[in-house]
Amino acid sequence: MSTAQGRLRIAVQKSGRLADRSLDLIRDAGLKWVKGHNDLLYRVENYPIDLLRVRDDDIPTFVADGVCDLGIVGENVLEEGRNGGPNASVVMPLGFGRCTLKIATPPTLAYDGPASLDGLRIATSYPKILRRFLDERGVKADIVVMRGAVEVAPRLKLAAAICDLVSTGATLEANGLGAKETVLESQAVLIQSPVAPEPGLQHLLDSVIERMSGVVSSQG
Ligand code: PRT
Ligand code: ZN
Repeated sequence: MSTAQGRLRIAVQKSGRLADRSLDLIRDAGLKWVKGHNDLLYRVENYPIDLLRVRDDDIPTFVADGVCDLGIVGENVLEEGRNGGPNASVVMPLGFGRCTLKIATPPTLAYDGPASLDGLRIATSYPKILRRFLDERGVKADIVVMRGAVEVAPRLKLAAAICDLVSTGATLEANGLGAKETVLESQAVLIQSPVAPEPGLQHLLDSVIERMSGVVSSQG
């Protein structure tokens, strides 16, 4: 049973690339909230729902554990966060936060397909997704995990290649890197907990999902 104590909880990114669009979607679905003293929790006025505002990396776990009933997060973060236990399920793609996880290399590296990465070091914030990609292609490479500034790794000789999110491509270009492989296409998704809400909240949960779905399809 959900720990929400008579209220549903929706996990959204507190600040960052998905924060505004996530709140826009929730507002367009008819939920109204007041920004209270509590920065972590926005209380919805017209339904028994709270918005939990957290780091995006925490959203898959909160939803998987039933701490939140729904969440909005990038597919890249969801995939990287998957583990052996019960996972959050994807309700629907939301059409924003689009980006692509790509392997990129400097011009000094002779590149002729994933096998060119054999024996090299690749810097990324997405070690699990990258490892799966390499394993599927029989490529043995070392992965060095960086939380940010992945694009500087080749210049600092920390790694021969990188695997990072790309949207416009400006960051790769500014760092003299060329995109070589697409590892994952990503966008923001609505995720749902495997833990059922309190029975009295199931109908509200279904109706919130339905209204979000209406908003997303009206945006085409
Ligand atoms: O604080 P918190 O942990 O919540 O936020 P965060 O810093 O981890 O994430 P944030 O806000 O930067 O991104 C949230 C989500 O937005 C990501 O998980 C993706 O799903 C999505 N997204 C969409 C992106 C991008 N586009 C993107 N371009 N996330 C990151 N980038 C970065 C990329 O890592 C690289 O540094 O932007 C740079 C590349 O952009 P271009 O335009 O130069 O190609
Ligand atoms: Zn994050």
